[in-house]
Amino acid sequence: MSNQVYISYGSNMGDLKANINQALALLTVDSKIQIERRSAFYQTAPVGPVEQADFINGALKISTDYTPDQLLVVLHQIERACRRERTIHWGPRTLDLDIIFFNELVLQSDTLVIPHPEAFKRLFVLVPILEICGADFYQKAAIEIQIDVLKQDQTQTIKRLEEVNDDRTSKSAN
Ligand code: PH2
Ligand code: MG
Ligand code: MG
Repeated sequence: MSNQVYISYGSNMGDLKANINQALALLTVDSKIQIERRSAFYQTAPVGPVEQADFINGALKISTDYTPDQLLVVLHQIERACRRERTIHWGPRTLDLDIIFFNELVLQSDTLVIPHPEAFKRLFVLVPILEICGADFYQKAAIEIQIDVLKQDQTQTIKRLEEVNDDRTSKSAN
């Protein structure tokens, strides 16, 4: 599958790990998506103006035959299947699935901005992606620099919860 995509996920309502595992299962059964790598789970304090519970965040590297717009539709379907309700902007949610990077594409439409416009402000996005990206990833150096900057601020709390073995979610062992 031709496109290399980094997805960030988060949950802070209900059974967080169950929500995320349901999303992973739904991604896994999609024949146009192959999960290549997944990060550990990270417990993160809420970032932004809304007072709310801590999140579990993480990142996935997938390969896919979907275009960005098609992938966005699929991710929204999975959010809905995981009982996501769009009420408070930036508020609590059972599941958030965001496209962060799509190949080396730079795209700005009414529905989708790639790279994700908030990505470089958020340790809960950058740290899991750095964990799973290859040495040759075109944003790796920028991510490392920005993680240092954000850590010096000491305003964002992120704690790694556990190691995750890639084979647990890969679709086929061949
Ligand atoms: N998502 C938000 C707003 N704030 N904070 C954390 N820690 N994790 C998130 O996923 C998150 C957030 C809106 O997308
Ligand atoms: Mg988001
Ligand atoms: Mg989102």
